[in-house]
Amino acid sequence: MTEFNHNKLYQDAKSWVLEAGKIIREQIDEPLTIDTKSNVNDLVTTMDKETEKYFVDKIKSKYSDHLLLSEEGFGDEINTMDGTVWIIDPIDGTMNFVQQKRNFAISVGIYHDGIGEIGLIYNVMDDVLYSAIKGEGAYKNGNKIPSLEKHVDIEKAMIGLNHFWLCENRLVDEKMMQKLVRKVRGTRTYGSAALEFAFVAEGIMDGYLTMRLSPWDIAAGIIIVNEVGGVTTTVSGEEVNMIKNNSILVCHPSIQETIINDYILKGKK
Ligand code: 2AM
Ligand code: CA
Repeated sequence: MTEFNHNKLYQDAKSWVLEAGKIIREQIDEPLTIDTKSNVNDLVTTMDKETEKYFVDKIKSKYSDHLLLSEEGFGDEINTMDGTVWIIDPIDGTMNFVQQKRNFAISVGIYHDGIGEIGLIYNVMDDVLYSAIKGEGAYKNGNKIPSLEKHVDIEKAMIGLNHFWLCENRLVDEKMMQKLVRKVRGTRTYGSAALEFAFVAEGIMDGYLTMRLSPWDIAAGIIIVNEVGGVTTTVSGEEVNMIKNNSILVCHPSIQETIINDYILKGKK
């Protein structure tokens, strides 16, 4: 069993993320083959698959005892978080990648026995890398991101939301969500969960609320947000399960209770 070595792993993961991003940038104007998955708007391109294969090759050749949980299915089948598990989304925000050629990210989270140890989110077209090693703070292009400010009033908060709260209303009450939208200062939709986590970590958004995300959408983001004092749970305040899909509320700690108790749980009563 290879010993868990943060620095070596971080250096490898970072150089692979940057190299994979460079390859995507170089090919951004090449014609794409676009397929659909679970529905007509659930897109996958050859670039998603090629990028994922790039990580599988790199990880398996250097860290043969590590496991890989990844979106396009070239990784391993994971039933537990034992050992070292890389959780990868080769392109988070595939619809943005296809339609905008920007606003997408590579997301890599490395977990050891279930603990998030290393997180990397790379905004490919802007060449901005968010990174964190557990206990060592979060960084944006190598510059330390300050801890989140002491307090945020819900009235002054900017929250990331998307249309899923309209469509998957088993989890939330539409009327309560409308109330929340009226209460906060503003809402934004970026279309890449990884980038929305990064923006919460950076303090340019105070929260992000969504009804269903997969482990690869959130694995890196949780680690990065943790390092600045942000919190992540399901929308009803439960712990996130990293081998399942989860609803997600990631936010500044001072608005977490209000959002969960006054807008989500109250709506379900
Ligand atoms: P993707 O681009 O990697 O598919 C868009 O709102 C965000 O949610 C993106 O991060 C997108 O990831 C993710 N997403 C979209 N549809 C999803 C679904 N059905 N389940 C989980 N995550 C989804
Ligand atoms: Ca993806």
